[in-house]
Amino acid sequence: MDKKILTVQDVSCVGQCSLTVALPIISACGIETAILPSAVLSNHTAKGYGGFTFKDLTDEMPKINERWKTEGIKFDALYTGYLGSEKQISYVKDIIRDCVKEGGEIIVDPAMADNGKLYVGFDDKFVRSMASLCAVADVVLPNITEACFITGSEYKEKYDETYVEELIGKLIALGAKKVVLTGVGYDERSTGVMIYENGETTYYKHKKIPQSFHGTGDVYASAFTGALMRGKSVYAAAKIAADYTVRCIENTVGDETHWYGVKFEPVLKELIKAIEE
Ligand code: PXL
Repeated sequence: MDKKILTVQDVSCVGQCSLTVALPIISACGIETAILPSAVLSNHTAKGYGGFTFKDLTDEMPKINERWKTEGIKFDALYTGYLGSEKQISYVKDIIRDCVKEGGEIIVDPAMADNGKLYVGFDDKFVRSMASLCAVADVVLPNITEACFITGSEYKEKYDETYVEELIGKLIALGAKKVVLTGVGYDERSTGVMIYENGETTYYKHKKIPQSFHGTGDVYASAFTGALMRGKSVYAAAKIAADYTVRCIENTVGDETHWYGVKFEPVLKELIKAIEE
């Protein structure tokens, strides 16, 4: 039977992140994608825009969950991205209990921090709550900063393999079954992902483009989710998502008018091709 997934995150109406990225990318992978918007924002909260509007939809979450429960709606997987509060995380756990099939895949991208810092509006309490969601996940996709916050580890700009292996070990000790640690780079010119699956860590190294764009974490996690749902292994899905994210960035670099996100749409066909190979 065809797979059906649910993704829970905000709608940033413009700015190419969260649901406006997840829905088209996972759908393009050939997977039916239901959405649960946790909030509606005029645009994302990262730098570039002068402000944003915010409509919280937290109170809708348990009502929607109840309705789906009554309808007997069940998903094969749940993928969470940016979530706004501890309460939302608690409602996500209820949704896992009520609306995800037995043995369904729980994919958590703890989108809350980068470059050693938490995003605006998050604090220690939120971090602890996100850590508790990671503990019940089948796959977690943190960057190094998020992994440090989740595991209470010291953040380092420069590190070696031992540091990375330790971070992964702590995520596994927390309860996460598989880990895709993003933005792992040991030299100036390259970056990559460290994947932990079935007791083994494998590194996938790829080129680093010296310009960062907002929303690439969401592009990555969405492409990963799509590929995983199409039956790829965690390693294969992590590699496909990395190659696709690099292509999205390459496709955007040099366009001064496109500073708010990446132009992921024109290269979607490359993602689809990689999944179908
Ligand atoms: O890309 C993560 C993200 C999603 N949604 C909103 C954000 C961010 C990152 O800052 O602000 C509203």
